[in-house]
Amino acid sequence: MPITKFLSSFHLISPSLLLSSKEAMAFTAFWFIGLCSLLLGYGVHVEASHKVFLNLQSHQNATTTTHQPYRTGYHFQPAKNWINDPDGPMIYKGIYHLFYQYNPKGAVWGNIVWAHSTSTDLVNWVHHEPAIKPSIKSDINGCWSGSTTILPGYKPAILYTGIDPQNRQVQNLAFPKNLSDPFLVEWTKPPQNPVMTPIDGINASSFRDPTTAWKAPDGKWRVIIGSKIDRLGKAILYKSKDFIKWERVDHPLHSSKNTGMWECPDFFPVSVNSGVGLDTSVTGPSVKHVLKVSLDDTKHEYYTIGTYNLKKDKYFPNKGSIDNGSGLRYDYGKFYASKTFFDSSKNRRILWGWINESDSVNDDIKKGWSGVQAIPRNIWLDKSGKQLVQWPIDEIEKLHEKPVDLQSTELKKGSVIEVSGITASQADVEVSFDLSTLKNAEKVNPSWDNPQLLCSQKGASVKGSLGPFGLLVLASEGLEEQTAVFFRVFKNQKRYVVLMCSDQSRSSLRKDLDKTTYGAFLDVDPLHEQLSLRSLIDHSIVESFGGKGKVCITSRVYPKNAVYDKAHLYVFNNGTEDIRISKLSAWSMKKAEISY
Ligand code: DQQ
Repeated sequence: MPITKFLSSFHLISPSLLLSSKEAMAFTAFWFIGLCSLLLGYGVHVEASHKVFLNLQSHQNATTTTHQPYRTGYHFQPAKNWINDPDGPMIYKGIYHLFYQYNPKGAVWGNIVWAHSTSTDLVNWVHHEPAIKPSIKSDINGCWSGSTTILPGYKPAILYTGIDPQNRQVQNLAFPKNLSDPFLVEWTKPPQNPVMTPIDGINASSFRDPTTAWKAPDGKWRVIIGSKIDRLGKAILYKSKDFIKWERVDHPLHSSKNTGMWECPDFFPVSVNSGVGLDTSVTGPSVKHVLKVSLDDTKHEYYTIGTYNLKKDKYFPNKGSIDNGSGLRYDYGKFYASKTFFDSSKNRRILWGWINESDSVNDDIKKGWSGVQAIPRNIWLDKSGKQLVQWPIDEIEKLHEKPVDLQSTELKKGSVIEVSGITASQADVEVSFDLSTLKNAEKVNPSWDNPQLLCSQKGASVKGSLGPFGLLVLASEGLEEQTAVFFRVFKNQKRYVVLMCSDQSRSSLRKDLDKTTYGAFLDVDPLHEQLSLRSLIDHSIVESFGGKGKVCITSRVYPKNAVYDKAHLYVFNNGTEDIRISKLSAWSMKKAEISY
């Protein structure tokens, strides 16, 4: 039975935009070791790359708390320790493989290996021994990110960045030891490693994260490696006939000024006619290409949509597709170092991304873990051709239980309706709103060009006209704790403008957390379309999809009181206009089976 409460309890909070996130600390470009020495043997200057907490890297014996309200129920995470980037996801003989950056010795970044898990459904997972760990000269100081490519003869190959004895970043290969084992638990490294080294002016500390390779019509494989020269971010292009001997192409696939280091680039085709995914080597007139880069400086990812010119072997973003670090993002919250793969069993392209923490390094050490992987998302080109759309893979719906439905319900100004009957700390909820009259929408101020800033200035407690309305998730009964995911609708001379926000300013009574509010403009016309919002709620994660996946925002929150069965879910309208919930469906989510 829905309970209606009133919003008088909303306080005005002034959110801080200046909170520095922990990854900025853990991953700012610094190698402390050797104070960035000049490496005489190579005459190469190895610059700053990753900040390492040498004293914290191995604390297996540290006491970790048994009180674990922030561990997830259905997001992927190992039993303990630090994880970051998803690496080399693929499907092989019907088995999904996920590798990821992992510290086997502690809850902070360091000692990096490729951990390995497999699944038949991308939901339930079995962990295996790490697939790749330091064992040869060219990866002795770490096995960093990379990708898999399925070679002719149905033979997977891993290309990954190794850190060599001089702390140079080089690219290595690994192949399965036994191709008849669908779990591919053992990998071998060929004697030709490293197969690419930072010569001819390549910065040895900015040369990493090879992509899945694609085969061009000339029969040669291509791969790009993330790099930079000063502040010019670039994707260095290599080609190879046999996947072993690689030659550098004399120009990058693409580069962009003032963007800094490009980590974890991803380059793949999308169909302009349908939502089906394409193999990475597909080209042709009904195909556009996507280039995604993860910017080390801001820890944000950006993508462009454009054309892969085969003659020039170069990528050109479409006119209007911005590549200067201020364009489109897969996710406007916590989501980094992502990677896609083509799922040939279902003809779809799937996106994996790392969700890092918003608490402190000390909190992670106490928890004994840090980082989770986002729910895999199906990704395709929107029919406008101007952006991508993402949606959680259908398979997670097998975890649905205890469904709750609400049809056409008035959501009066100032009201809060509880969605009861589900486990609100581990849930999936989708709601769509009907705005019968838009005439009183507030006017857009032309200076509002930064949606994240606008969301923090106009948080959930700031009354508007059409909005804020949306969901209050992981909320305590008295709403002292709440994460508000919501919309506001404005109008300018020509059209309506929809803002989507995730407001963490009241997400926890705890103080020592990054509570940055996130936001983005959503390209939906509320005059002709319903405004929909789906949130995947999982204890400390809120992954939200606005406008059926046109804007995604992932947040990490650590409520003190709104945990387990003390967590509540509400729909709210803090605008001065009444609106309608046209439909709401919510489910408790069963726990995914992740065997350690
Ligand atoms: N993480 C890896 C690097 C990559 C970075 C190291 C991105 O290969 O550039 O763990 O998060």
